[in-house]
Amino acid sequence: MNDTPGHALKPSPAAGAIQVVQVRGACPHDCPDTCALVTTVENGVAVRVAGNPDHRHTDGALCTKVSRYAERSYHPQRLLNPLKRSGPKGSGRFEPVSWDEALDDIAARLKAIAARDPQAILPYSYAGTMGLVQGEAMAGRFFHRLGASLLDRTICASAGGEGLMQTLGGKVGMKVEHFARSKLILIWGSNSIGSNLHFWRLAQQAKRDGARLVCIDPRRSETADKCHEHIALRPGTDAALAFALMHQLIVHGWLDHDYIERHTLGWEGLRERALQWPPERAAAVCGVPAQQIVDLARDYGTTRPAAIRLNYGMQRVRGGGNAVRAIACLPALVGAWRDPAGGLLLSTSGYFPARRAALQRPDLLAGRTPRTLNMSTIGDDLLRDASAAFGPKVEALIVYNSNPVAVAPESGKVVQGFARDDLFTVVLEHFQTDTADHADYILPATTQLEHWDIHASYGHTDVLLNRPAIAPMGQARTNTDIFRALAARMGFDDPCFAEDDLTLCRTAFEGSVDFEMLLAQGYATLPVPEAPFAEGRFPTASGRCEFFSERLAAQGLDGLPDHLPNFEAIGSSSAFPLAMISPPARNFLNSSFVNVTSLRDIEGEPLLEIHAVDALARSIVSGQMVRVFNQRGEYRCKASVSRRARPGVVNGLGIWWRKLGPFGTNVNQVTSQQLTDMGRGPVFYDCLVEVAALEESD
Ligand SMILES: Nc1nc2c(c(=O)[nH]1)N[C@H]1C(S)=C(S)[C@@H](COP(=O)(O)OP(=O)(O)OC[C@H]3O[C@@H](n4cnc5c(=O)[nH]c(N)nc54)[C@H](O)[C@@H]3O)O[C@H]1N2
Ligand SMILES: Nc1nc2c(c(=O)[nH]1)N[C@H]1C(S)=C(S)[C@@H](COP(=O)(O)OP(=O)(O)OC[C@H]3O[C@@H](n4cnc5c(=O)[nH]c(N)nc54)[C@H](O)[C@@H]3O)O[C@H]1N2
Ligand SMILES: [Mo]
Repeated sequence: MNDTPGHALKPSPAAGAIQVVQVRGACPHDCPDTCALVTTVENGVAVRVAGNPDHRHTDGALCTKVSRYAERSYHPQRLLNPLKRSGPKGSGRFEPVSWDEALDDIAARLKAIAARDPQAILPYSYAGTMGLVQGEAMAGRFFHRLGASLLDRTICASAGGEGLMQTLGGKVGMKVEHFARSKLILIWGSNSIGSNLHFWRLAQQAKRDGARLVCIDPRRSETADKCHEHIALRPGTDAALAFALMHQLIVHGWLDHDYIERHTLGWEGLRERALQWPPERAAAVCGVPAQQIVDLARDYGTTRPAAIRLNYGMQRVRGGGNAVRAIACLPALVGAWRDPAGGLLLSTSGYFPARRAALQRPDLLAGRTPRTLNMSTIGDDLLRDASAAFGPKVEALIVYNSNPVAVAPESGKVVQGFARDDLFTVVLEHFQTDTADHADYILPATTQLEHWDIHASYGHTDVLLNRPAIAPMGQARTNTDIFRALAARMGFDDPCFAEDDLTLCRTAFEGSVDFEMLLAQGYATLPVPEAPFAEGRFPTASGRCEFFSERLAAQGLDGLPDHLPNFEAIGSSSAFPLAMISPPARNFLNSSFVNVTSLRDIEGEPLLEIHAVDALARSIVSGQMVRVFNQRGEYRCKASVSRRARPGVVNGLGIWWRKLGPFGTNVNQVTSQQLTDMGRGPVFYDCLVEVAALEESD
């Protein structure tokens, strides 16, 4: 394989005997920023990971987490050999085995299951790496050739993604760099300082130039602290707020009638629906003062250019898809799209012409149509028996790039499923995570410092190439190599299984992005128009911004967006009166980095933020251990009586490894497996709980 580490960017002349090279790479993490990295390597050891100063979106800066990427890669607990289970399921006890022994045994087990029904085998993966190659390229080929069950990868963004598709026609929107010139920025459902740092730098620039920043978030986040205004609405009430804004735009005539007429579809219907949402009605639903809504509408209706940075935090509730649809109507109503610094950005991923089919080869299914299982209901699905509706019981699970035992909802059931003695589980990992504890085999995988990959982004419009900086650690192998080796043992002889990683990197954007430029500078910018919808031309069927969706109406669904209350709305249960949201902790990336000591030291321990009024009613004081519970289960953590929590809502900061929390559970013990209105996504932030101080005897 042509993955020789160490491409010299700047050979250091004064290094003497020490050979120093700088290697260009890409941050692999699930984050909109997709940073360009420069890794300094001394005598084959990565000593520093920094942001590439030449890449404008990265601008030489990294978040605290990823600046510790070398510490993570050289972590003393990094998995360096294949391991085979030596204790009971879930005990976390393993013994080293050779690669040959592990791969032979895994292939034999998979062959036996596949001989009965390959759909009893399920891949489970998400965005541990966002790389197109170490993600689904060779893995996709392997599982397609095998005929395994397909996985619906819904755990993060599918509700909002689907909502955006319905209204704008794709995962497309403003170019992030233009936020620097906006005069009003609504940061909606996003803690940008924690999870979208490079956007926040642009918002700061706009603020210095006089822009007003408004944060719409139930939690008084670090970002809310730094905005001019914070609208602390109840979780899952964003569509109500959006409709009230429309109501005010209509009654005050702050509309761009020319834009509406020429570039939108369904205005009359939307107008009628919005007029049912006077600010007072929305204020009661959202739990915010009506005046705050009126003021926001005035700002939005009268400031140009006005931009919305929508993010996925607001779509993890029952009505998440509809809420995104409603919000995505706003820029068209005021003609904000006319200016490059106006409009909305949720995701840019639709701009990338990634050749996923060429990488993942669904044609290897050869006419078979395996069932699809939803990753967000893995808890229930692992516990299901064979049936006509479900198909075969899941007998084998191959997990890579994901830590479902920590991150999937209703973990009580997820753990029960993973603990099944008759389930054969293989986990490809860097570390012995909660999920790896439940494996039959753990296979050590390379990190981004050790392999080739290529990356799209969902927050900017550049393609990035990642070169390996160092040799694989210990016996670690790339995900691709592990699937190649398994394919060989399964007797899959299609030549596509022999392709090396550099070839896969070339395939990803062949014909659209100049690979030589990627090799030379590490990134390449896509040709996206500066104001993509200034003249309409939305990628919808009608070419317009679709307030009304013919497609949905044809399916017998509501053609217009609507406000759908949470499954577990505040006030709907007397036993569980508090709404819990569980946004990520700033120094972790989902459940990644929780085991990196320097970062865990910053976060301290799992915390539940609770408002003083709710704390007082329960005699809870800061620093006290509490039980957070509902009908699904209970977890325990420390309370922080905090102004970051609004009354009626508690914030359980995520996503700790269960085994690194004080009682071996985490926040997902109480979240539910219900699914969103669109996109079949999880509803992590649609969750009622009660909280009680923990007695000594508990
Ligand atoms: N540091 C860090 N960065 C990350 C991640 C991480 O774990 N840590 N995760 C990455 C991933 S996977 C993703 S998908 C992105 C997510 O990117 P964002 O969606 O920007 O994610 P968060 O920072 O989680 O912001 C979610 C915010 O939404 C708020 N929120 C919760 N419920 C509601 C609601 O009903 N309405 C509104 N308006 N707001 C609500 C939360 O309080 C939180 O502050 O971030 C990525 N970046
Ligand atoms: N309660 C609650 N739950 C949530 C969320 C929330 O806000 N609240 N957020 C949800 C969201 S937005 C998301 S995206 C999901 C994220 O869930 P996951 O995608 O599972 O993300 P991580 O927890 O970061 O786990 C990724 C794992 O992949 C491994 N990994 C990284 N790179 C590689 C590689 O190259 N090869 C292999 N084999 N492994 C690798 C890492 O070591 C890590 O253990 O969690 C969801 N869960
Ligand atoms: Mo995510």
